[in-house]
Amino acid sequence: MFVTLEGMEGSGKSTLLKGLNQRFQAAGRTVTLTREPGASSIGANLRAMLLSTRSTLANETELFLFLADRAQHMTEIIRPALQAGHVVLCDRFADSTLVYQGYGRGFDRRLLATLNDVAVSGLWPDTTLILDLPPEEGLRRALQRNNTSGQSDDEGRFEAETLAFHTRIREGFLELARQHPQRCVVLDATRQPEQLLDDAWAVLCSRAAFQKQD
Ligand code: T5A
Repeated sequence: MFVTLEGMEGSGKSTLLKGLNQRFQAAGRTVTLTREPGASSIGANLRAMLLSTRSTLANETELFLFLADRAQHMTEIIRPALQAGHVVLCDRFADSTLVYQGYGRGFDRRLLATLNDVAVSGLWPDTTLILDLPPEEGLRRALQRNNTSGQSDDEGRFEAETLAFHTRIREGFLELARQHPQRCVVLDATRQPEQLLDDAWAVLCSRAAFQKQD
């Protein structure tokens, strides 16, 4: 089972992934917990380049670095884990490129879909959970977390974008969910962490049961 979590900064993806990891493990499943950007052997360098406020990247450079990170991530981590029968839980994936580089930066979305197809080499998630909340609340949470953890300069390049940018990101994810209703499920990320975990777990259990019946 390949599950991705998407949504804006501070929507609670990392927090939810930890909870889902525990629930899958308690259910006896082996889990590979991973994220984009940054999980592969070259990922740490790419992540630093992509997220540091000290980076001045052309939009085209940013796009190709995210795609390079994904291609390596698929080859080194995701595909082998799925072949070994693991549940793969991934914090952000190809939909982030469609939304951030498409709705955010303005690249043609059909072109991005084609580039993503190359990067994922035909392997798309079974389920994508999209955590939805007002951009003001997501940014408030993310900035508070970055300030507490001292990440403001190292990883704050996207948080530093305008509210208009983040509003387009929210709308982009909701549009994507409408376009892919079989794969994407929108969850209300304003709910408390435990409630959100229950919501997400219920979705994944019902889908697993459905897959077994097929
Ligand atoms: N990007 C990424 C692209 O532009 N294109 C791409 O192709 C890809 C893959 C990655 C950035 O790169 C961009 C998008 C991103 O801007 P990142 O550092 O990986 O950045 O960070 P994000 O994925 O944005 O995630 P964040 O770490 O900012 O936020 P999370 O994981 O969504 O939120 P989380 O769990 O860390 O929670 C944030 C704070 O809120 C609290 C937590 O305790 C924490 O303090 N919280 C809640 N509070 C109330 N209610 C809840 N339900 C809560 N859940 C968590």
